[in-house]
Amino acid sequence: MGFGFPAAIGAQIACPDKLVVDIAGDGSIQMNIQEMATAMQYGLPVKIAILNNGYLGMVRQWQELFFAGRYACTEMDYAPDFVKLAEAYGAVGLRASHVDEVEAVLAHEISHVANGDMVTLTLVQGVVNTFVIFLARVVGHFIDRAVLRNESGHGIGYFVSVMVAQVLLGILASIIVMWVSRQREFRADAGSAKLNGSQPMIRALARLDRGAPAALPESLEAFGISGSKRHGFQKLFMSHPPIAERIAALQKG
Ligand SMILES: Cc1ncc(C[n+]2csc(CCOP(=O)(O)OP(=O)(O)O)c2C)c(N)n1
Ligand SMILES: [Mg+2]
Repeated sequence: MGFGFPAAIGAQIACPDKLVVDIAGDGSIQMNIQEMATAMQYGLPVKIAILNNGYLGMVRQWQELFFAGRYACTEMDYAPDFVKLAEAYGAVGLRASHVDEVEAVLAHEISHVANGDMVTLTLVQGVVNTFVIFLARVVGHFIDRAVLRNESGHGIGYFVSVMVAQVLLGILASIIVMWVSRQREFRADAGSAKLNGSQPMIRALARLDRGAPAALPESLEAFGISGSKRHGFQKLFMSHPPIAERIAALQKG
């Protein structure tokens, strides 16, 4: 008990491009749930599937079989809401109450791994950052030489314009990265549909849409897997497309 999640964190660090799933009891996960902070801090995409039966089930089973049903200390009436707990750590929690939804959501996650998404976004971010820094220096040099007429070395104009250009180009860069991120969600949805049929994924998304609106604070909403109801410019910074668009893409096939 309590071993699975820390072990999964270690496995994910060792194999960053693999899908790592910790299948945990509701008792077991509560022994080391604080390691959610570690997973978030190191950006580790470990998945935890919690079998939420409300009991220290194995012990209860012994009490049932060998102690004539004299149950003691095995009920967990006051377990936390695990979806809210995930969100409290800044992670995403999903509640599956139908076999269909479990399969669809797992197939979506597995498609992310099959498509290489765990590493592509980091790579894209890295490449784009390199361009931001390079181009910002080119801009700085140009302004220093051509506008401020500095003829040797770099003047203050260079440093100021490099900083400003980095901020502006950085914003453009995150538009590109977030676009890539949204494309990978569409591809993972399509992967789920291929493995499992499109209807279960559509149902799982529709359920997310009903359950999710207030789940994330507004400042984080753009990053939530449910997507949000943002418009215009803000939409460019969403890591996940709006659910309606994802459902429409699945229906189109
Ligand atoms: C550190 C530790 N403490 C206590 C136990 C004894 N133990 C074995 S199973 C179990 C209950 C597990 O409950 P849960 O994680 O909810 O799984 P379930 O059996 O309900 O699926 C306990 C207390 C253990 N294995 N390890
Ligand atoms: Mg249990």
